[in-house]
Amino acid sequence: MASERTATEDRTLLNVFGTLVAVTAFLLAAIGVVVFVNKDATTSSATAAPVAVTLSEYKIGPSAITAPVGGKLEVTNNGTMPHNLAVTNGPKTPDIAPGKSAVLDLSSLPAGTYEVTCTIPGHAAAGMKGTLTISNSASASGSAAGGDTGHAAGGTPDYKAMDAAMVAGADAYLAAFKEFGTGIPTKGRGNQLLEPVAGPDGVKQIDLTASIIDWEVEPGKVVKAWAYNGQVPGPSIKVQPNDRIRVTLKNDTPMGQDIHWHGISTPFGQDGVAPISQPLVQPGETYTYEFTAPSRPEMGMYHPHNGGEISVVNGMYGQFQVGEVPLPTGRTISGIRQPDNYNVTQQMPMVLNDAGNLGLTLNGKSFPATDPIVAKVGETLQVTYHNEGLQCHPMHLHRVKQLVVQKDDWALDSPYYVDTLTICPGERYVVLISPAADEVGIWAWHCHILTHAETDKGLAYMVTAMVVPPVPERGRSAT
Ligand SMILES: [Cu+2]
Repeated sequence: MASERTATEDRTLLNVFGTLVAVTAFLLAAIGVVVFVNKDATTSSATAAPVAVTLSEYKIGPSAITAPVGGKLEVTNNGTMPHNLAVTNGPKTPDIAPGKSAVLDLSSLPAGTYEVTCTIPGHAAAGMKGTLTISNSASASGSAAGGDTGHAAGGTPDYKAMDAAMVAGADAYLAAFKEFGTGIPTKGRGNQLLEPVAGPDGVKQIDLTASIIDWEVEPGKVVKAWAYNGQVPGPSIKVQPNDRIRVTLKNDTPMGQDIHWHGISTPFGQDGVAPISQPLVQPGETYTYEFTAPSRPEMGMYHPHNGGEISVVNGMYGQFQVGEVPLPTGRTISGIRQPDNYNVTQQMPMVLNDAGNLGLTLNGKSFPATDPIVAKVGETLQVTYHNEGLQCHPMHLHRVKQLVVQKDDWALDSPYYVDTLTICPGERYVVLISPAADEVGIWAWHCHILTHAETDKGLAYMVTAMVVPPVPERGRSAT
C-alpha cells in the first residue's frame, strides 16, 4: 500500500514532525517521575503506608514520586503489557503482569533524588521515566491512593493541554495523509504480498527468514521486532487450493523456531509444533516444509509455535490465504440485497497485536503511523482481521457497516452486519465494507477498548481511518 518515501517527502515530513515533536516535548515536560518496586514487602514495620505508583503504556504515575526514608512503593500495573519499576543503580520490581502489583522496598536508599524507569526494552524511551525523591521529612506527597489517572502528576489533569495535543496529532495525521496517502510515514511496511510461482518441478517455493530487526512502530519509536523477511507483519502469502508448496525457513534468531500454519489443513508432520511434529529449528539452521494446500479455500495465519509468547507478540506472524473467500453474492442479508458481483478492489489483512515490544498495533504500526484505507463509493473492501495478540479487541468502524462473511476458515451460512466486531486471540474474521454515496468522509476505525485507542496525548495505538472520497470539509455534511 505505502510506497518508499522520497527525499522530498522526508523534507515535508520534517514539518509534520516539527509539530509532533513540539507537542511531545510539551507533554513530556508535564510527566517525569520516579518509582521503584520490590516484591519482598514482607517486613513492613514502617508506619508510613506505601506510596502508590502506577504503570501503564508508557508512563509512570506520578512521574515525580516522593517517599520517606525507609519507605516503600506499591507499584500497580494498570497497562496492557508487563512493566516494571527500577531505580537506576538501585532496587527494582520484577516484571509485573497487567492488573498486578508489587512492593518496592526503598530502605536501602539514603535520602536523595533518583531516576526511575521501566527497564523493558523501549519502554523508558517511550515515556516510562521519572524521578524518586526520598527525604527525611517527606510524607509521600505524590502518593494519592489508587494512583494517578494517567495525566499530569499530583493534581487536576491539564485538559487544555490534552485537547491541544489531540488536535495537533489529528491534524498532523490528516496532513500526512493528504501529502503521502499514508499515516505519518515510518520506515518499513508489513503484509507485502507474496504470491509464489511454481518452479520447474511444479512446486511453489516460499522463502522465509526469521530475524530480529529494528522496527519503527510509530514516528521515532524503534523497537526490536522479531520478523519474517524483515517486515511486520510478515509477507502476506497467497496460494491456490491443491497447490504443492515448499517453504524454506532460515532461522537467524537466537531461539529455536518452527512455523505453525494456523487454520490451514496440513498433514501432521507439517503442523509446525516442535518438538511434537518436527525437530526444533536451531539458530542458524534451515528447515523445509512441504505440503499440498487444502482443496477448499482457507484463511489462516502463520507464526512460530515454540516460544510464541516472545516471538509472536514481537512480530512473527503473517496471513496465509488459500484460494478466494466465498462471497454471498445475490443474497439478501438483513433486508439488504447483495450485488451479483462485488467490486472488490482491495483485499487486506488487518493484524491485531497488543503485547511484546510492538505493543498495541494494527499491521505492526501504532497511530499515527497507521495508514488510512481509501474505499470509494461503489467499491468493496475485503478485510481479514487476524488477532496475534493476547487480548480480544472490539474493532469499530464509524458509519460504514461491516458485513461479516467468514469466521476463521468457514464461510458463514448467515452473514451479518456489525459496526463493532470483537476478534479474540487466534481468530480470523473476513468482512466486506462497501461505502454508499451518503457515506463519504473520514471515518475513525479503531479498537473500542478506549485505552487501546487514546492516551492523554490524543488518539493512539489501534486507530486508523477509512477515507471515502470526496471528503466534505470539516463540519460540513455531504448532503
Ligand atoms: Cu483493543
